[in-house]
Amino acid sequence: MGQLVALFESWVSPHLHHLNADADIAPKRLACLMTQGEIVAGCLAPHPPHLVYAENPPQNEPVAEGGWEQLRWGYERLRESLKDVEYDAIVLLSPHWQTYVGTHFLGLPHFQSLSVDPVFPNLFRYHYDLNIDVDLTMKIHDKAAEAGLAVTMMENPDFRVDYGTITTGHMFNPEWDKPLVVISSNRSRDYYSVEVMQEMMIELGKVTREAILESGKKVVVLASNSLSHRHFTTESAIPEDMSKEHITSHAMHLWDMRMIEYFRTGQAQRILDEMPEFTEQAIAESDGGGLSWLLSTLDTPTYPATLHGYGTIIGTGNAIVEWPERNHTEDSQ
Ligand code: 2X7
Ligand code: FE2
Repeated sequence: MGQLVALFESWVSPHLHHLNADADIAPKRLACLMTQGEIVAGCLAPHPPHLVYAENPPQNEPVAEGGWEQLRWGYERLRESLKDVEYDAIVLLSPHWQTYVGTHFLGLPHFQSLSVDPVFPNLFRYHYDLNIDVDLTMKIHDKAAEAGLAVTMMENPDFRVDYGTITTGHMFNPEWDKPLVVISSNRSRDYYSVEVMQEMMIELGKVTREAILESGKKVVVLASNSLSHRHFTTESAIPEDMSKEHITSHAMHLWDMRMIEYFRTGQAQRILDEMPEFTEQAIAESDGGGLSWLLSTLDTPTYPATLHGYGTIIGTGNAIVEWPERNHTEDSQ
């Protein structure tokens, strides 16, 4: 970045100095604007493996007769919304990469293997091949370390990437043509409480945002989690039989609708305030910290998010939501 600013200054200064008295600071300001990174969108992008199963991509071994169309159409709408938006990388936090000593980051340029869902191996055996933006990962890692968070780069080439990362990665970008930053879920909720987890995830979100802005890159941030998360305990004979699919209970439905109302009316602070009750009463997958982290990377947005889809999967509640941060940069930077 320093080199870029110097280069830009040496190029633009001779032309600006004769124009006005502020000319010596103008190039720096311009250079700063030119190299400022940006979060173009933040999304809630849930990962039940059923979605990949129902899509029948060549990477996944099991074969389905469709199913969960409401959510799959929601992902189509999300992809459509971003199809003309330029960005360099996807930053994703998955609740199924569970780490108990701090936050970990995938730290090698390339990972390739077979990812199997331990609960639904009948639905998800996916051959993945993904690239990591190690440079941006290091920037977020280093900023988190400076802020006092415990962080580790995961540099084992044989590491198997969790199905949450793969499902969200596939549904968001089936071409896999953008590098990822993959962040683990530090299970501080299990050791401490939702409150402690959230405090740490808000800090991680702040440093993620700072690192992205300083990187000069355009980025999409994704929290990969369901809302209410009470599963059925048995699977129907045909998993994609949609006559069997519904929310587990009325209470779960009410919590999901409450959260969606806050998303759609720009009340992120209220979501953070109610996170302990929501996470405990709806057994929500926000326990992994992704939603708190996401809202923090977006600087606790006050503008309305777009709901692209909502549906249940084996009784859990799932919303596909986009905060189009690119349209609100003036509000928040
Ligand atoms: O990981 C999941 C999930 N979050 C919700 C529903 C079904 C399966 O897997
Ligand atoms: Fe999950």
